[in-house]
Amino acid sequence: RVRATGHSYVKYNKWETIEAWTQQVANENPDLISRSIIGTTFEGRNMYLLKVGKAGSNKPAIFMDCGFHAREWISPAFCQWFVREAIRTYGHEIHMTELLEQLDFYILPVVNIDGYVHTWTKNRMWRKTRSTHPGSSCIGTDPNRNFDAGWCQIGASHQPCDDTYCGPSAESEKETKALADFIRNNLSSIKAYLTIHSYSQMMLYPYSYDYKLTKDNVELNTLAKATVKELATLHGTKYTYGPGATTIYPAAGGSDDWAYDQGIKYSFTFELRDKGRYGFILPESQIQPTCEETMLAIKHVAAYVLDH
Ligand code: ING
Ligand code: ZN
Repeated sequence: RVRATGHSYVKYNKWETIEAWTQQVANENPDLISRSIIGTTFEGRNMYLLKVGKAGSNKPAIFMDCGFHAREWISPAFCQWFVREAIRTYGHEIHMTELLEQLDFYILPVVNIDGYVHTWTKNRMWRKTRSTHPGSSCIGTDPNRNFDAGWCQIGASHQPCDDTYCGPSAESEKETKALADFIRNNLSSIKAYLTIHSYSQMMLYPYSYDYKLTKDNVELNTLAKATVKELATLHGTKYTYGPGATTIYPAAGGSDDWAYDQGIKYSFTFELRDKGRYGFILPESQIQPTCEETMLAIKHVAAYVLDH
């Protein structure tokens, strides 16, 4: 059925469509989904957060965000897909039913909304936020260099014109501050932090800001290995995995490193399809297979977190 909003799970949706969709899924599924606003963006847009799970007391939670980087369109598409699968399979599929009864998922469908809008209207390859900087005509900060985790010490730039500009200070962006504030305020319940990017087909865990290994390296490595194996069962899509610094590149100020250092042990960055053939311009025909295989990975991590 085609909705009035024009929303589709197998197409890339513009922000206004995603915004209307957040209201619709919350309104239509009140016993499974509630919507809140955790902040506003630089340009004044509401940052919607969906809480997905059956009501219960003292439930552990998993936080997942999409759309840090504006041009990585498959990422918001996946957050939307995840919510649909939760609604569609709750009460019908034992694993999802168990997950939603035992824990809550906090889903932030688009972190960098202003940037996402910019990729739809002006520049498809935009990455950063859309904040301005006194003394520079260049725009935007890299939200994944803006967290207080070795801030700007490696793999990031102090130049506002660069794509990896770390910002004038950690959490200088309204979007990263809102996300970090929410996590700080819910640290007692949040057991896992998952952030969805593209592209490269990787499952990364801390650290990226340093070559040091976390004290949980063996466990995170084992979990990542099992997760990418599960992901590959559907379409044979191969993921590499490991600490960010040595698996993709050293980069400070990332949200997964920050969340880990806040005490959230299960902190992962996913880099979805592909490996560069289409890159950020992943065809819409790949939304469904990408999201289906990624569902297996996220459900695997969630089931593990529930057990540990
Ligand atoms: N990759 C990530 C980036 O922000 C990353 C890689 C992960 C960096 C975790 C730092 C921490 O550069 C993409 N594609 O954005
Ligand atoms: Zn990214």
